[in-house]
Amino acid sequence: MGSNADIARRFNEMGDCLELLGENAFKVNAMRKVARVAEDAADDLCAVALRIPKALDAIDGIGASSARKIIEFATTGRMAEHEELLARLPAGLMDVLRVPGLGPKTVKLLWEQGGVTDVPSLKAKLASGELATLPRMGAKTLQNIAENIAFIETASLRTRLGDALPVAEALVERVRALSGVQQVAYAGSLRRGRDTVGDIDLLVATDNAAPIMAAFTAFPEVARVLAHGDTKSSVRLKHGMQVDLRAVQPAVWGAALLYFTGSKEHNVVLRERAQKRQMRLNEYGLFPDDGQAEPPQTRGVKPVAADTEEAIYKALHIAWVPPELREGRTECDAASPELLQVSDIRRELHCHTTASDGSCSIEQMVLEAKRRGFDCIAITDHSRSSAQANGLSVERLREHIAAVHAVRDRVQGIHVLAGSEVDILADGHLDYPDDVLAELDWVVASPHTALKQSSEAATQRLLAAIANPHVRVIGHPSGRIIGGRPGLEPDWQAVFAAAAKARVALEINANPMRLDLRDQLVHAALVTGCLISINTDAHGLDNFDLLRFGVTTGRRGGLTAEHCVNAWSWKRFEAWRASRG
Ligand code: DGT
Ligand code: CA
Ligand code: CA
Ligand code: ZN
Repeated sequence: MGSNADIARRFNEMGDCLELLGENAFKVNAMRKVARVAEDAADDLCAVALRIPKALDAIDGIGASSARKIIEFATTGRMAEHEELLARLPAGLMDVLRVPGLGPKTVKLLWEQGGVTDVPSLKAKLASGELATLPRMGAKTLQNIAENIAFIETASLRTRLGDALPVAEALVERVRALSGVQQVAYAGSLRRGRDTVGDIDLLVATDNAAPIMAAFTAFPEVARVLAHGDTKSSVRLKHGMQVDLRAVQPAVWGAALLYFTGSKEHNVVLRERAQKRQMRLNEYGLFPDDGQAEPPQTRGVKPVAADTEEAIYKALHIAWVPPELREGRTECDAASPELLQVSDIRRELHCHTTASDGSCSIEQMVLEAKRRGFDCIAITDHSRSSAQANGLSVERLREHIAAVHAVRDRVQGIHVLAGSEVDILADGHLDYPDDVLAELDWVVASPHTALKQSSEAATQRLLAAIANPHVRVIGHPSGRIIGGRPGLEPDWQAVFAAAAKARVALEINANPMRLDLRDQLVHAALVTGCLISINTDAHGLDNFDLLRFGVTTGRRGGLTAEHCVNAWSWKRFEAWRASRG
């Protein structure tokens, strides 16, 4: 079933098509009016269409023919007239309309008189200068169009969690400092901790939204204001991210936070639960369902719950769901487990020093781990094949082990393990022979090269590493770089089964470029009985701060302290560490 936004988009596009085709303004405006009504409707119009189709007609701004289109969309997922209108225009012309600053009038001109049919042809004609002969197309206007095309081309990319979260946190603090702000939070995929986000969704509770919108759109980091309304605004920041800000009344904070945290799929499940209990849920609250089409909040109906998320879940008889699990899977079926927290982590088991490609000495890394309250740190520099990372030859490794042990003996109050991040070579052999690995206190085995090999080869490779009795952790098991390369795609089920049986832990590498294992693979690994190790792979002191991204990824996979070796008591960890090799 489609959302109100889907309906609004179709009506807006029909209005655009009609205008581009030169149809009369009355028809164009009628389409846009319906789009606005759909956008502002608090109720799901498709649900209304299916339940009480007559109620659509009764909504101000929706005529009989528009109601028929909405019913058609609700029942078939399509709108014939929308498709017919689009078919009358060049396929790429609607993309031209999406370039900021280009309205239907200009696009009509560019198309009919300039021969522009899509964004590529627009770019080509801008570059060749041939559009300058058109009326109203001065040099300044043309340059603006070119800049706006560049904008949308960079804007379509998703942003990594590690880049977006600090930006959002700074904005939250900035908004919090504005007068009249009672609550402020980021919502959306960012609050759910996804590894990438499309945009930053901010929510603010206030009795007086307009001055907050004005202040927000004037923040110095804003490059361009995409929309500025009384209760919602959108901006693009100088470094490219889009930020949406919504203001709501303090009394409906919980309902709005719940709605704008999403995911869409989770919201669908919640609305269905509400319906089963003769209630209606929207971003203004959970209301008793009195069968009337008009939204309850505009009729003064008192909500069952609205001010906190907790109250709404409780009234729906659903145990509180941590944001990281709100993806519309099975999170509403039973109480969620007590998920791992950053404060549960007691040790770092994968880091680098100046011996390979790190920027700090062994002692600096050990003291930093101690300062952060860890009970143990494993120093794991690269092995000999990682030449680009200054990997250690067997000879250098032996000296390094001695150096790590010297620091261990000198620094009190923290356990220090002499380890290695040993390459898993393409064929599954490890980069040091077994007798050398036996000299180490700790072995993380990771794939670094040949990351495009076949699924079969990747499976054999990881299984071979798991079978080595010295290996305690498989580091960044896929080798993916978010937005960079997909990494290995082995038969994960076979890998998880072998790791669970051998009690070899799988790493969640907390570096936000990696977040590897990824969330859903963590979940699958846990279901198979695997142990998980979260490490920052620190190459310097600041990198210890990356831990939270790994913990978030673990939480999205349903990870608890029980299954994370970094969170175990020292005694339990030691027994496990010593149990092989
Ligand atoms: P993103 O930005 O692509 O990483 O993903 P989200 O989940 O942050 O999505 P976004 O920014 O479009 O919307 C934020 C939340 O608002 C979303 O998680 C749920 C809610 N929401 C937005 N549009 C709709 C909709 O049409 N229907 C429903 N049920 N919820 C919506
Ligand atoms: Ca978002
Ligand atoms: Ca958004
Ligand atoms: Zn590595």
